[in-house]
Amino acid sequence: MQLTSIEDYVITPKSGVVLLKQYAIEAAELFVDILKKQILPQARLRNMRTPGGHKMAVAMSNCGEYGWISDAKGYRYTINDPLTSHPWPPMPDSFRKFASAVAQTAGFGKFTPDACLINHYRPGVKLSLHQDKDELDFDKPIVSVSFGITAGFLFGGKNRKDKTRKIMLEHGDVIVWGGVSRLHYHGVLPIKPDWHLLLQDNRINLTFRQAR
Ligand code: MD3
Ligand code: FE
Repeated sequence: MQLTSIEDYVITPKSGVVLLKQYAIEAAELFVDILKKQILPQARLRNMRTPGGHKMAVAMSNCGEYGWISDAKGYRYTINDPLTSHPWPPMPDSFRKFASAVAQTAGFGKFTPDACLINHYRPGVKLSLHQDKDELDFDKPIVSVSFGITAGFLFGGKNRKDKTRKIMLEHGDVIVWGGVSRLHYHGVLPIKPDWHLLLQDNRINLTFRQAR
C-alpha cells in the first residue's frame, strides 16, 4: 500500500500526538551513517549523572546549537559539550530539514529545531517516567525518530500517577509530540534483547527540539 497523505499516518490527533509509522525508514541508513562518522566521534555517547547522583542507563549525546545535559547542578541546555568544552557538533541540514518537514506535515507549523538529543539504548536499558520541560516554548513540538531494535514506550498524562498507555516504537517510526501532550509524562520500558540488521542490538532515538 502507498501511504501518501497525513491521514494515512495520524493516530491520535486530539492528544497532539502524531505517530508516523516507518516514516524515517528510507532516511535511516543516511542518518545512522552521519551519526557514526560525523557526530559521535566529535561528541561521544556518555552516561550522564542525574542531579540526585545516579548514572543514567541511557547513553546520550547531542548535535545542534544547544545540547541537553544532566549533572549535579541539574538539567539544562548548553552550547558546549562538557566533555570537550567545544560546541556540540552542528546539526546536519538533512536532520534539521527532516524534523522541520515532519512537524509541518503533522500540522504544527513553523518548527526550527536548534537541539537534537541522541539517546542510545542496549537491551535492559530503560528511561524512567519524566517530562521534557527544559525548553523555552512548549507551543513548539518535539519530533522523535527511532532506529534499531524496538522499544516499549509509555505515555501518560499531566501527573506522574496518571494511567499510562504503551506503544511500540520500531525502526523508522517518527512521533511528533505537541499540543496538550507536550508536557505529559513518558518513559521507555527496559529494552528487550533483539537484533536489527542496521544497528545490531542497539536502539537510537533522536529527539529534535526547539530549546530557545
Ligand atoms: C511525550 N526519549 O529524550 S522521545 C527524551 O525513546 C525521550 O529515547 C524517548 O523521552 C526515547 O526525552 C522517546 C519521546 C518524547 C519526547 C517528548 C515528549 C515523548 C514525549 C513530550 C511529551 C510527551
Ligand atoms: Fe522525554
